[in-house]
Amino acid sequence: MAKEIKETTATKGGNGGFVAILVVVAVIAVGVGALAAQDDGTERAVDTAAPAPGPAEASGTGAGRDVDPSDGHRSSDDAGAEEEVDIPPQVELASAPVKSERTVRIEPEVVDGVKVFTLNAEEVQWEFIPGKAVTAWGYNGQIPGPEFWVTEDDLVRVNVTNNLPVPTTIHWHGIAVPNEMDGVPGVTQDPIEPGGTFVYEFEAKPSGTFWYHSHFDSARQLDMGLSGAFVIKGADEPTYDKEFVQLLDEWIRLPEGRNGWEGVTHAGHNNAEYNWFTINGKSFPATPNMEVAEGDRVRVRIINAGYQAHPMHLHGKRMTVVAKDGAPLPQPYEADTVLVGSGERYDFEFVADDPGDWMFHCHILHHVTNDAVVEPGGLMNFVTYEGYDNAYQRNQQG
Ligand SMILES: [Cu+2]
Repeated sequence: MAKEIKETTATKGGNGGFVAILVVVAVIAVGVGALAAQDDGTERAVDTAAPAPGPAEASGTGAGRDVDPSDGHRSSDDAGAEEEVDIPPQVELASAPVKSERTVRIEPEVVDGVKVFTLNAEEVQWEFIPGKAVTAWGYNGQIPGPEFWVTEDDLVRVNVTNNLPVPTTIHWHGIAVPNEMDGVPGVTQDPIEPGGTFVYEFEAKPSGTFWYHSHFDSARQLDMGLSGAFVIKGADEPTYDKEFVQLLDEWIRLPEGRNGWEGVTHAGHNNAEYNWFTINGKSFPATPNMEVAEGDRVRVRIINAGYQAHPMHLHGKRMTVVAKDGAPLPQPYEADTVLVGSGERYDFEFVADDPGDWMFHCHILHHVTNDAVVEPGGLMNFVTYEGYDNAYQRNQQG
């Protein structure tokens, strides 16, 4: 299906005047070259028609936030990120295609007993809900990057190619990799330059729920979407009928280029400006559900790839929390709300014994809105049993 987005970027010039740049991005439908433009004003009207704009909206056209794109870069704590990185203007970023479909798991090619994977870091216009996309940076053209599912002690090789306009690296968060595979630029490796490739190789250990993310200019690159789940199954793990990763993230999608980069997801220091919240790259009602059958033993692995803490609440029953940051808990505990801090992972189990549509959502209810004004949205989905069609969510999606 063809999608088209017409972006309006208003950039505050050095003399204080606004220069509006219209950018038309057209994605060609498969087999049909179709160039179509949609009046951006229409989308804006929809965006701002809702009453009671949130704080992000209320700050207007950027008074006090006169950020020149070239100055917007904040150096991260990474060694090696010292030199000035030019931030490409949004008009160039917006040239990436709009994508909304995601391949959940990445499949390896097995070469001489090694599981070989390919990751490409690249720009994408990623759609949270139909019609609402941001310029993001992802792996293999999707947000979040694909999930790795390997078994403890597997030999893993990941060929990482950098198709971004800036250098990058990957850090394998929580995995016991050799130091030179740790992805810290200027310390354990040179940054992967645009167009370059780096081969990461390690044994998958220990078992547990881990994740991978950029470690170059991390504050910005992670915020732009460069993360994904990495699950290492233990040999002595119980078997489950269903397993789900719930990767949480938050985004900033600004109207009219208030920070100079329309739709760019990096919030800088103003975390209050996050106005979109996603589970596995989607905002409710577009979030994928956890589909189960009665009697299933279910494991859910929550990963917080964002910068804010999210108290995730399951309706109807207690979750049995069995692991923290990949490590099995000596004493699992029961909870109906689990606070997942930035970078943390919590694994919980339950037996599907109460058929229905059971909501799972962040209990900071600002995080279950879209763009601060549309509720329900954001960090929400359902544990949905077979035979339940979740009419509410279906209706929300039109
Ligand atoms: Cu939250």
